Amino acid sequence: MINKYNTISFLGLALLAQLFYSKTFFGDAAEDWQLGFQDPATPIMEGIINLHHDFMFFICAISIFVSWILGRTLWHYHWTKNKYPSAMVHGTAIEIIWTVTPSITLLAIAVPSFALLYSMDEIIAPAITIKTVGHQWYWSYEYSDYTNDDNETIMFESYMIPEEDLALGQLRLLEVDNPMVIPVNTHVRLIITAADVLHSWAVPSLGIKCDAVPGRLNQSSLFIKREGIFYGQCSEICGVNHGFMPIVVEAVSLPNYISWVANKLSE
Ligand SMILES: [Cu+2]
Repeated sequence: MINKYNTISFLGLALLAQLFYSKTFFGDAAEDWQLGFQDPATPIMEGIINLHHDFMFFICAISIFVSWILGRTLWHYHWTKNKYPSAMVHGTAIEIIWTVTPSITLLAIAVPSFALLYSMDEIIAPAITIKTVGHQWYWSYEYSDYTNDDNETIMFESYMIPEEDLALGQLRLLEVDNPMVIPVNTHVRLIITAADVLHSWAVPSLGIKCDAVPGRLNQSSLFIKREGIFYGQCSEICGVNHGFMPIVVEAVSLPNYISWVANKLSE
């Protein structure tokens, strides 16, 4: 028999299952019907999510207050209820309030916003520099900190794996053949540019979206706090295969990174 208690307990269980499901693994790629952020892996992305939550308080408070004022005005000042309009044209007290309150609100959102913005620009003694180049339609990566006996550096292209070659469990339109590999808990400098047209190197979990502009080097920094595989996509329309040049960043422990570098250098 269906009664309202059954329905409530069912909804409760469904909610618990959803919470459990969403907390048992990190979401480092987009999910179906996703509304929120992907799980952060860098201090910058944590900052972005916190700033969003801070702003949400002001957004909710202002929306509710303005809707309430608007509804009240429409209701009380309808011509059927208020045949003879007031002749009042100004009021000093209310004008001070509606000037000072928004100023304080703007300050309250500007201060944390600028703090985050400037913290993103800060370059903290990078241990590794990686050059990222956007091409029509793939990314290539250059690690010029290391050279082998023949004076060659690490340089490789990163192409999307087409749908027909995907292994079970791999993500459609998101996997690449050669991901960018970086160690965790290390300050990395990224130099981002393009070889042909505009592209944009963007990975949501890492809180990075940096334009790749031909003839210009953009700089950004990365500090990944946990191991994982992070997925992103080109985020500046760059031609017909714009949707088919994904980005994969593999964050590994330092020993694994060192052996990856050694393998790449001996290739
Ligand atoms: Cu693109």
